[in-house]
Amino acid sequence: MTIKPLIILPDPVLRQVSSPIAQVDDAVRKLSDDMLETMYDAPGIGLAAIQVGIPKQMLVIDLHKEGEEKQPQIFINPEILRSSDERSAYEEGCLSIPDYYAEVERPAKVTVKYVDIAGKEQIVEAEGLLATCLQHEIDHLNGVLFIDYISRLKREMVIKKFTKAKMRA
Ligand code: GNR
Ligand code: NI
Repeated sequence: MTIKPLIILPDPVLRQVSSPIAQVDDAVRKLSDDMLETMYDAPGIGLAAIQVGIPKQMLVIDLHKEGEEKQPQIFINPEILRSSDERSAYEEGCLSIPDYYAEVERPAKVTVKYVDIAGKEQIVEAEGLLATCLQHEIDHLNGVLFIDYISRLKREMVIKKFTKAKMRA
């Protein structure tokens, strides 16, 4: 397994739209291992392939509590079938926008269809943090970031800060 470097704002790679995965083969399984290792190392609770520069429709999530067993979940070609009218707000962060957090309101429940790491189609009804995390990650597959939901002024301030930080690096 390999820890891969994270793509950071304002890299335009984060705005790419990811393509579906045709087949769950060895390369896809290796990528999911690398993504999980990268996510645990960061640490984060989710990671989309585009955050390591790969425009494929894959994301990983692990919501296990501290001191409990790992619970890696792999979602290939995920698609939101249904979103609740009910909303819930979470303080979100993103490994591609380090140390910036903002409250985002999203549908509280989503039904997501995806392909698992065995290549089998699955459907999950998610709520709570899993629902928020799935939506945050599926947004990445479409080139969307959580700062797209905050005010334009705040978003432009964040982008400016990261652009300056990159110039200094
Ligand atoms: O680690 C992460 N935490 C988080 C917290 C609230 C809502 C979404 C997330 S996902 C984020 C990791 C990440 O950037 N995934 O794309
Ligand atoms: Ni993110």
